[in-house]
Amino acid sequence: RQAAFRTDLSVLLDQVGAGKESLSFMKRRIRRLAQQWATAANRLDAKLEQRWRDQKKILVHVGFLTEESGDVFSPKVLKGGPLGEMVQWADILTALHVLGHNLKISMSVKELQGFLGVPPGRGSCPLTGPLPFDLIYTDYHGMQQMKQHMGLSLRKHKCHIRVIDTFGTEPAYNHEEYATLHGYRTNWGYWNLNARQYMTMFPHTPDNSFMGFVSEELNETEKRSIQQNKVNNMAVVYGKEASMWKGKDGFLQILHKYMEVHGTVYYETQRPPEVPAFVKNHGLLPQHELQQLLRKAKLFIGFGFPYEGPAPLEAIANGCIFLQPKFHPPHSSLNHEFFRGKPTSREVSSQHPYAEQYIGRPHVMTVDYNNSQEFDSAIREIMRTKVEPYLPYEYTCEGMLERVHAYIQHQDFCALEPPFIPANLSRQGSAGGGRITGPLFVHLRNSTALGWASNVTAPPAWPPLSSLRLLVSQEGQSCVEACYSDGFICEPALFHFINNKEALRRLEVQCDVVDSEINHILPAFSVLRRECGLQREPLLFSCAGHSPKYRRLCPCRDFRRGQVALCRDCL
Ligand code: U2F
Repeated sequence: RQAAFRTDLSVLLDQVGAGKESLSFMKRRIRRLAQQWATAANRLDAKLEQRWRDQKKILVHVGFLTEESGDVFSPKVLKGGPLGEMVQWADILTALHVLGHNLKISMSVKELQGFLGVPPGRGSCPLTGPLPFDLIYTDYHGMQQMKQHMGLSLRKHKCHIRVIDTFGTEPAYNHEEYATLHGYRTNWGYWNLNARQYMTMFPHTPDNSFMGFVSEELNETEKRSIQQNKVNNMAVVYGKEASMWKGKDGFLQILHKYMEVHGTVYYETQRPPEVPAFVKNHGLLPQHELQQLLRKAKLFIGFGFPYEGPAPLEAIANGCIFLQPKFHPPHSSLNHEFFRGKPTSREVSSQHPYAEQYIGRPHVMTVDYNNSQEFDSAIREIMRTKVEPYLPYEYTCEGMLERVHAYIQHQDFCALEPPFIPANLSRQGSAGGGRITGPLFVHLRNSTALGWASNVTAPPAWPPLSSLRLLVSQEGQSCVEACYSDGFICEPALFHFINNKEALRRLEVQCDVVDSEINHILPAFSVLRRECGLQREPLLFSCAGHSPKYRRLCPCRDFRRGQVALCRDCL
């Protein structure tokens, strides 16, 4: 069946259920943004020009909100606890509904069992028949619950699963045996999925798929009125929980020299001791009231925590400048408590790397807070600078619908992916014998120019091969960085096409030996030792992998401005 866009959200609102603060928060958000979603649906509908879209049967099982997982989030909704995850789930549900899919929503193990047709009760009485869904969106808690209640059949059906995973999971952590043998085992990871089945809140690592969420978009009249009503010396502090303000007195004093300081910190009866008396604390605000406050403020200032939340995007969308600390050295699971045990080695360079790297000046200023002069002059600069409200396309309702549409129609982890050997690589750039110095760059012209290995039939690639640029990293550099520094993005789906001797030959890499091994830095080669390695385990294709003595073969691709998840020909 063909999916038809929906602009009426009442059925969705009924499906979400009631009885918990988290659900009420999500429903308020869905209602508040209903008009934006409807407009976006109409725009995308027109853009796709009657293209056929399959209607999928989709189960959404929100594991972290089930009683069975302990649901620590719901009781904190009105008390300054994390809301980012609820923002994202509300938006995922809305996007799937608006795209016209056949949606079932489960928020308990009982509902999960009912929808899957698994007999209720403990123990794993596996699902015997076919899976009654094309796609299941869940999270790490939900995975655990499905393992418990689907038993072995989970393994059979896992290509249909998508895991909403805020901070991301790198391939080395996801592969059970490899993680166990090489010290990448954590409490979360090792589900042996294709790493693109993990879907993140920001485009953290191209190894995963970027799911995202939305922020409110303003029309031209609203933008103009915001700019007219900006209060140049008004700052709002990022942090709704008192603990986020702890030890920040020094910065707050400097800030207060120039600006009126506002906060939205949750409190019960008295001002929390962490919040100085000169701060005008509004208490935790409902989302729409926070937006109103941000419309007046000039500065939204972060003190290092929370990491990577939605609020800075909302602030920038409402015409604030976001000021945040740079992290020297970067925070990661190796050196910071918050990230410890998370299935990624990603280095977090500031409180909000997306704001730093994808938005930047004049909307975002990332400075060294240990240097009080730098901090002081940043504040003065912000008071002088005029900015327009800005929202990257990928965080608009239309951008999210476009991306989720593309994933649903094109990402297929159930089809077997055979090893391909493209023959017709054309070289650009230079490589001198064994002494490779400059960047190596090969453009795979298009799929028809590729000769395929004799008897292998190729499933259609997505992203399409036309987007592929083969690049070689520097020693110690990952493919994430190598592609990024050339204006591209690493595309793990295309590793298959470059993991072969032909690619090495075309790049004129000098190999005394070409081994095929299980290691997440492969394909790669050592210039010094003239050793080349290809990847033997497709689950370990990793954009993130790097090693000091190896240069990596990287499948890079182009991307759309403001929609990094999609290449030019991806829609
Ligand atoms: C992030 O979670 P947080 O909930 O701490 O993220 P925030 O950026 O603070 O904002 C989440 C939402 O809270 C709303 C605001 C945002 O959409 O509109 N809000 C509000 O309604 N009223 C207020 O007074 C203040 C904010 C991140 F998203 C999570 O994934 C992480 O687990 C967490 C820790 O790093 O940080």
